[in-house]
Amino acid sequence: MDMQERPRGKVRLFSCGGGGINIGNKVDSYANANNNSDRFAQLDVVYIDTSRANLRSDIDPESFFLVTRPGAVEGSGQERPENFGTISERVRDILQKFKPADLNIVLSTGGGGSGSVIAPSIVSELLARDCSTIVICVGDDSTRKFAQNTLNTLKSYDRVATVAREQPINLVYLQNSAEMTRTQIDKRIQHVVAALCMLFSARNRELDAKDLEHWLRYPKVTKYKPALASLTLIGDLGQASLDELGNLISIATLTQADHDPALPVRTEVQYVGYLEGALPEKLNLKAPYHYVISDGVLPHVAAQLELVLQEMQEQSDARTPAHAISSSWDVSANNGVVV
Ligand SMILES: Nc1nc2c(ncn2[C@@H]2O[C@H](COP(=O)(O)OP(=O)(O)OP(=O)(O)O)[C@@H](O)[C@H]2O)c(=O)[nH]1
Ligand SMILES: [Mg+2]
Repeated sequence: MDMQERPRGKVRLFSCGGGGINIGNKVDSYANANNNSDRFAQLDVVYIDTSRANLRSDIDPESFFLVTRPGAVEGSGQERPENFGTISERVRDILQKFKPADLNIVLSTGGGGSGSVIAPSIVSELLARDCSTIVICVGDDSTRKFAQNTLNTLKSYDRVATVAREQPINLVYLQNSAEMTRTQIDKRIQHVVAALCMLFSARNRELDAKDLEHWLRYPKVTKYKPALASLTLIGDLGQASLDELGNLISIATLTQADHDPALPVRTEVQYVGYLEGALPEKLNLKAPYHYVISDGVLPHVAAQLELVLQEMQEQSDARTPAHAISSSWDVSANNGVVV
């Protein structure tokens, strides 16, 4: 390496829980080609779950960490408290096996019982160690349990940020739905991870490690307090998107020499990097490309989840109980059998 070349950036993707494994595996295949180009950070995908149910043959056992209790059956069966204790005890071991990188992306679904606990536990430990961290969370409101788990997952990140670690958490939120299917969401996440690897490649002119650190840890350079905020990757920062994003807190922008990185509104802080040559064709991006941390998205998501839960509660309160099949007139033996 000569004096002018910076060491290539390294990104680790922690894929937690069953959905996390499914999606992380797709990201891994997609990123394979990018890993050969030093315009992207070197990506390493690792997998953590309480169960082997979502493993595939192409996942290297060395990249997998199974969190289990002796004697217990595998999985959490959508119940978040089920493995909380075991997960908390193993977080340090997980980070011992999979060491933090320049950027740590922690991916899980919010609806299940395992990934939705493993991911915030890892994030909390990463923040305690001052590691640069980004969260990707896939929510779901198609059942009461999924909605409740997703809401509690978001509340966990909020508490980690504001109370436990007093460090910002920047989260990309996507929600499985009829309008955005699992396949579409998985593609979007492949794209998001690739775009983050481009940002952390250490090959963008005028953008160095401290810039990226302060972009994520915005309380150092802005008037905002540590909180849970959303991260949106966006090419066109027009009025429509500005309305949805809320207050812009901190922005990283990748652009090319002949494309003006200026924003349509004033923000507290913006870090700009200049790409050498064109944007990678596969990503289909237009310069300038913005990585926006803002405060408007997640409160809306949480309110929608609360609404779904409230509606379902009202429905269950109004429900008349079905007629019982047996009555106190029926005589049953000690073991319950009616003869
Ligand atoms: N987008 C997407 N969502 C998925 C995928 N697999 C599962 N999900 C969603 O994940 C939620 C269920 O959570 P899982 O990630 O399977 O649960 P887990 O973390 O393994 O936890 P337990 O199975 O309860 O121990 C539901 O909302 C599913 O729709 C996937 O491949 N892609
Ligand atoms: Mg599972």
